[in-house]
Amino acid sequence: MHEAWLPCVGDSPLAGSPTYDEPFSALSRITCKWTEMREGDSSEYGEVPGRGEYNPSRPELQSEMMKGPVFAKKMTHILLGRLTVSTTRQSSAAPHSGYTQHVLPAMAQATAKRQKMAHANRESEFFPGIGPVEYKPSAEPSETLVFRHYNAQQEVLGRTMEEWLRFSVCYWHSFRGTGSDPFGGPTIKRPWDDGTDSLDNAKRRLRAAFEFFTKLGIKYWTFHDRDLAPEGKTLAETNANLDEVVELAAELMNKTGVKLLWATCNLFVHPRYMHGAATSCDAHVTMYAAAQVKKGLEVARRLGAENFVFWGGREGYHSLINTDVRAELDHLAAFYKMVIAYKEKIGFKGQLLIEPKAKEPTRHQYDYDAQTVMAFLHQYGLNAHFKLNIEPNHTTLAGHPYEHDVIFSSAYGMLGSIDANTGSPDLGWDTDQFPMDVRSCTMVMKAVLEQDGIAPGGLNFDAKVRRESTDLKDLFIAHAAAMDTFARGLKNAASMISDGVFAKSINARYVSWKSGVGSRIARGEATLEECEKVVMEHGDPRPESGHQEHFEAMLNHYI
Ligand SMILES: [Mn+2]
Repeated sequence: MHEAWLPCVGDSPLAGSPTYDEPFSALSRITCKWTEMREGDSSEYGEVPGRGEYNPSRPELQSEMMKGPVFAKKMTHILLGRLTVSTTRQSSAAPHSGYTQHVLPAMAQATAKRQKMAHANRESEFFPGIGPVEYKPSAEPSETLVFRHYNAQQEVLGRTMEEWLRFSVCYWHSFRGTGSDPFGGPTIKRPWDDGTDSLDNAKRRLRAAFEFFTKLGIKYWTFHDRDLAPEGKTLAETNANLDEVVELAAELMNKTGVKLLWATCNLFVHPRYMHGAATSCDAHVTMYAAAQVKKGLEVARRLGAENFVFWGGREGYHSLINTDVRAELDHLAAFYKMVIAYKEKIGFKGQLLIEPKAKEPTRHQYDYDAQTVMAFLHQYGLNAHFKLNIEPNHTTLAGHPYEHDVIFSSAYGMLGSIDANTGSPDLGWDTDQFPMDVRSCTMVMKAVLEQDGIAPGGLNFDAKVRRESTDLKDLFIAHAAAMDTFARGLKNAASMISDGVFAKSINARYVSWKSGVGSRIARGEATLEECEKVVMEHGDPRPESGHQEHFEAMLNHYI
């Protein structure tokens, strides 16, 4: 006698008769009975036994059993039946080999997996023996799973570190990343992830993530819609999948106090977006993207997202010979106008953000860098509705220094949030590494302090552990060390600003603009004739040193 709790399938015989002789009896002359039924949820079972294996001669039964997971996908609560397989044979024939070789082991496996997963869902820790990460300024050099500098409640220039830094964990790299790259498959296997696209797996992963956020002491997270839940066969099914996981997210956010810094829609992975989403040559594709963003905004509103990001991974060109760039940019602007209209209609209060990137995956991305995006927004009258989400790894891909786009967007009041990461500028592609360079983080935090903070944006770790960093511990160390690097950057920048030596030295360089004709030019009041008169009277300007090395030496004093 063997037993297993299994999901009842569609209009299963359970609903009518308690005895079910199919499918196993037809195969092996073994009697199978559904002896009991109860309500369960889709997290309570593993694979349907022998799925796709046990009955090569009866494909119709195989497909019947295949309905199990599909059915369960759609429902939180499902009917579970206790399937009892007894050895009462209807003839003297030996048990069907499929029964002994596949069904019995599969049933045992299903039961074990169900128990293990139910345990993981409800009771266990996903990161046993790790965290919470503590502030320990006296830590030894080899102690890296601590904060030496990040002390959440410590005040810096009138606000706590937590308030200035607003750290966020990104879901895609840290909970969907597998370490695969264009040359090799996954290297990172998380114990909670069974590798399937099931909702059950999606939910378990989310529970693991919230344990991680809490142990790390990070108060925000970010995601793409498709990170959370799998795509279904139709948009309606996809939306239903998303809704189901979003409800769990709402519950976990409520329980832990972790908030949503921003949500975004993945408009680049699916093959339908190969020509672009808002800038596709096919309007039907753009309609799909619009429908997806409509749902994304609803989810963002449901979860209280403080921002909503657009990263145009496929919005660009590979060749100018087949591309109408003006039409595509007009369509992109029209798309954003639909977004603004719907955002206002549903009362979503989050800040809309565009994330520049120069190239990759397209040869040229329309959102090339901060200045390009700001010019686009002005061109189409959209600038009041958007700010920028700056990712320094993208800035360096555009051929600029690390902090360039942070400073440029901030200078125009357009810095909304930061995807805190770094690249390897010697490589030329987007490596999304954890930011570990104190100088770079100091420069970024100087810009953040000078604009009086980044809220409602934050510092989102759009960074992935290297594919060789396969331990769970590496995920913690990466975040803790990056948080520490930014905490050092914050303290350094605060000292630079408080001491005032940079401001004083920079002001001295621009002193000629503070009075006379210089100040009249700056105010837009001067004329060419007036400028000519000054030069006629005073001759050539006297060259002044820029003192770059002096400034660099001063910066080194602070880092
Ligand atoms: Mn990146």
